[in-house]
Amino acid sequence: MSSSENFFRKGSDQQQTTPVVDEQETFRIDLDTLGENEIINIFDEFIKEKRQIVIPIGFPAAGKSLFLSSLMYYAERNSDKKWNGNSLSAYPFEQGNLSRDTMIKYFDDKAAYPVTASGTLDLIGINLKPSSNKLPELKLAFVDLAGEDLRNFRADKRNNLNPKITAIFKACRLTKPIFCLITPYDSRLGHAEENSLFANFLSYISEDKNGFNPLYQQAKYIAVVSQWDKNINAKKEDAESYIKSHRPALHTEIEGRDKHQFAFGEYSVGVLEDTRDRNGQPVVLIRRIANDYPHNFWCSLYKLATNKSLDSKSWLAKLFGY
Ligand SMILES: Nc1nc2c(ncn2[C@@H]2O[C@H](COP(=O)(O)OP(=O)(O)OP(=O)(O)O)[C@@H](O)[C@H]2O)c(=O)[nH]1
Ligand SMILES: [Mg+2]
Repeated sequence: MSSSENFFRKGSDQQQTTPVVDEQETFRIDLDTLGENEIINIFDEFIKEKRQIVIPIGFPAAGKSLFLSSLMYYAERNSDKKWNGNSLSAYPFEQGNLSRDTMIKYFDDKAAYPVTASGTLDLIGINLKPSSNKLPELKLAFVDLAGEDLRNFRADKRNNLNPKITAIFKACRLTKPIFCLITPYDSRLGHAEENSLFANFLSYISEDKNGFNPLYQQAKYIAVVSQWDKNINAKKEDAESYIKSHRPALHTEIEGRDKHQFAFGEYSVGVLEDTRDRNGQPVVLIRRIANDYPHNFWCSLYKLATNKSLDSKSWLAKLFGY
């Protein structure tokens, strides 16, 4: 085991209700409507206002959008946390804010956010304001891309990479983005294919000729094993040992880094059930919404971005262990 902490331990879940599923709507931004200069201008603004960029990376159906929905739901609905999540609705986050509302609405209805169409993205802005005024506010921009677009990072598919996706990564090169490398516990693509996506992605962002050169070094990484509820050996295994055994390329790449630059963790959005909507389309219902995974992830993200602890205990609490 490395000295990195695993912030994602299992815990209590929320209530169970009977869900109602309605038509699915999305407000995702069409990449075709974004000019490369606009992408650069947007990201330059993030740099100016010290906004932390967070980009989930994973194959289709890895769980990126549900993971993001679960984080947004927790930020909006959980009242026990020691911080507020203030969502942004002004440019460039207008559509992302509508997407965020939809994600929360789906979770309220106990249904999953629709499958992500290739060539689109969600750009969600949220400012995390800790209750303690000793801790700094963390401004965040989440970029949710389609797995279908991300799989073109594979060496044999690079010619198909959407230039707008490349522009987004190039626009990140002067920042320290956090890449959430999301790999599902039980991938239908198999371990070797999953492993190669991450190996290919990491080698691509480190290649000088792509104009990404500083990106690989400057970025921070959270390796997340999603859909952890499918792991019947969850008590005996953790995300790091899973990644070490099944995603060795990913493990080797990030383990060699400074421990302030990466974290490992498990994630589950809750207990899910596959079903169909009123039109007979497949949908996923959320039978129970997990609380501890998003809690632990937010703490991990805050730590990685600020190097400060969001859930630090008072000296009294530490002394008496509560
Ligand atoms: N059991 C379980 N299944 C999950 C979980 N998260 C996602 N899934 C399943 O994975 C499917 C895909 O999840 P998405 O979040 O849409 O995946 P994605 O990575 O955004 O996929 P693309 O948008 O196609 O790239 C869901 O419909 C669920 O069936 C989880 O925490 N537990
Ligand atoms: Mg998605």
